[in-house]
Amino acid sequence: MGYNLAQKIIKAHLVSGEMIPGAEIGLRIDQTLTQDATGTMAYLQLEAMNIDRVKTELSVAYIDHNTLQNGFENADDHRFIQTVAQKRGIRFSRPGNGICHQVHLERFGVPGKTLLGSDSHTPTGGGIGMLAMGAGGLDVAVAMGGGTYYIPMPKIVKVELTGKLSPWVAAKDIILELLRIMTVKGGVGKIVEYTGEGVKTLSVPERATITNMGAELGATTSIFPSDETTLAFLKAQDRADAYTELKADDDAEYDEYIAIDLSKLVPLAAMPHMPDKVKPVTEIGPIHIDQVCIGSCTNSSLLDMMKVAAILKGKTVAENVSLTISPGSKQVLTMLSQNGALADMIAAGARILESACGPCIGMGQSPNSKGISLRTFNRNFEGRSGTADAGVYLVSPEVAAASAVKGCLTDPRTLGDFPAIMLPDKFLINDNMVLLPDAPDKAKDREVIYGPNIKSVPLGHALEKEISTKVLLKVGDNITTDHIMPAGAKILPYRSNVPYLSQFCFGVCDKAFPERCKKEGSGIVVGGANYGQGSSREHAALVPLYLGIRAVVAKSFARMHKANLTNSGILPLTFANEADYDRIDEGDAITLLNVHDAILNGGDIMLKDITKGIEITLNADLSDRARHIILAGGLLNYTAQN
Ligand code: MIC
Ligand code: SF4
Repeated sequence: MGYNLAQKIIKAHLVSGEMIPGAEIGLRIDQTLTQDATGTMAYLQLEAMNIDRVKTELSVAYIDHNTLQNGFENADDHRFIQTVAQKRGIRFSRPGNGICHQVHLERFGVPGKTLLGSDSHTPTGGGIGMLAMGAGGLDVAVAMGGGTYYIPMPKIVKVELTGKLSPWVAAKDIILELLRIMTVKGGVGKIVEYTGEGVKTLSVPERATITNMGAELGATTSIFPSDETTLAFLKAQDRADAYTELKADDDAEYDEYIAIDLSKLVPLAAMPHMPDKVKPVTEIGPIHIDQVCIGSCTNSSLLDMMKVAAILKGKTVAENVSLTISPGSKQVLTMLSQNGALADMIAAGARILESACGPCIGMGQSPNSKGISLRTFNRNFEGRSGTADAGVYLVSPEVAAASAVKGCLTDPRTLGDFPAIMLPDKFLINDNMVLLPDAPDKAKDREVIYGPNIKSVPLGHALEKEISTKVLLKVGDNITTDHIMPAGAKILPYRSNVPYLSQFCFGVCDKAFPERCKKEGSGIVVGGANYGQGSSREHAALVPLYLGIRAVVAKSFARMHKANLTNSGILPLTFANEADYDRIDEGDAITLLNVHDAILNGGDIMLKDITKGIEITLNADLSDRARHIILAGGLLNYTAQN
């Protein structure tokens, strides 16, 4: 039996375990990336591990999230990350150089290599055939130190693309269609591998849009083969030497199969407040809109921007719409400014933002009250835009630009002929905004500079025999990390200050939660299915840890969040019988009986609900390694002990 592409790369990097779906495997990591919203924590943890120089082939620290500096905090964090990077052998992508995933694809990604990033959209690298995964900052710090990265061996889903996209239908519509089919929890524990004749019709930026937003399926990662199109892209980036041809064997087997005929797709949109609430634009109709935001790591390539510029050329943004455009990288922005496309955007009335995440993470540009915002981004979770009652629709750049001009949600096929855009044979190469690390002899004298807002990382404590506490919150299905630990311009500057952050924990669901935690001292959270989907931010575990949360009992977990809970020493437990979710309520006094023994030796955990006088069986679906991490009270304690 042959191997599929994901299995081939896993096999080549396998340090431990067997490639049996669900079983834990350990992987060697070739490259890492961090961004600044997760980076401060990751580097605080790297510093705590006392590692002199990183051991990866390449590690890059990007500044792209916390770029509004309306206080000293973000600038201090940038300086902290820069000094650690220079001292420890990490390249530093300065603010202004672009969004981590876009820049990494352009300048650093290598087909066939493993990439671990402290950001959930790291799978963008799958667009050039990398095995690129998101993880919490601590896991990335461990990988920088040369440590193995552990995941459950994913199932591999074959997505066969046939046919060719019609004019005005975009790569974004392919991933929206897959979200419609698979839902936001359909990819958990899986890698999505693209095959078929349709692959050849897609350029690298289009493939990267698809692998990027595969994160919203909950997938471990997504991957395209590395072929002539990949070579052409790398050549144009002056990196032909990075190329290797990579594809699945002809007789490769897969765990699941999905077929998509590209020629049948139409412009789609994901409606508020979930990326899988997908409908055709024509079915939603010409709804009134207030804002259009174009950019983010999903849709900010030169190709996307050129399409947008062509649609805007000679027109004016409708009077009811505010249009923002954030080109994904300095390379993209410079090329747009040299070829005149930027002038077309500005002339049409677009508000040009810096090459950064910007509105995608609520770093400015929150919509008006009850505003409707069309965004080319990947997430439309409730409140993420910074306006609690706004409705965000996720669309392609074509739909976004057409709608900005018309003033309502618009099917771009009504615009007439499709502007033919070709990728250039040569991109403009200038890596002057990527700082190289200090040489080892010089690095010794480099001082790491901490700002006053940088506080220490909270530590878990060793697991007791049993835990008697209270249910402090009960939430439903698909709770995102944006619910647990919101982002946005007002809160993000405190990513390195867990005590301050804690007052916003679960703010979207229940503003009284932090106070309740303080009053009770400890507690557990009860959740539904796919708890913790979305971002890689370990703050969604570290902040509850700080507030005294000892366990989360849910129907199921998203992969990265489960790992982050384990790493911080919070027990991720599931109901043996999902119907028991309905039997337990907020405020119930509970005891987790014999929990230490059950974690040490395997077996079920009994939750005694004292208020209700009932017992509920829970499972701890954890690898041996994860069990020992929990017993030690988190990965930092575990590492110190071993
Ligand atoms: C996001 O898109 O939610 C983020 C901000 O990029 C996060 C990382 C973070 O919270 O810092 C992610 O996707 O992992
Ligand atoms: Fe940045 Fe948005 Fe991409 Fe996250 S999803 S990395 S916030 S652009």
